[in-house]
Amino acid sequence: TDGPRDDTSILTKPKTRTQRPPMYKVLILNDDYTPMEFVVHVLERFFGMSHAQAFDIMLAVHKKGLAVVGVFSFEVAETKVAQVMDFSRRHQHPLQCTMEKE
Ligand code: TYC
Repeated sequence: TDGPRDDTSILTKPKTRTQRPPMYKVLILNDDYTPMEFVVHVLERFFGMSHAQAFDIMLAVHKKGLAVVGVFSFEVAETKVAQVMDFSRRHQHPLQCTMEKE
């Protein structure tokens, strides 16, 4: 009965914080040539946006020059950028998609 017991009442604060994986913002850039409907389609197809959501983001990019379209792990962000760049190139549109560490 009086043997050693784990003391569950003491909780020590870790000296260093738990590492969270860095996250990456994926951005779409405005240009003068890519059709608005194409950008809307890209946002629906690769970022799972509704048509209304995609239209709003496309207009924001058109007016402000760029917008964040999502935040992902490095690998997912890299894949999204490659998919958008490849799809745009195949359709001969100059649409640019980049990523940056959050
Ligand atoms: N500025 C383009 C036009 O007037 C539309 C556009 C919007 C292009 C967003 C790129 O990321 C973009 N046709």
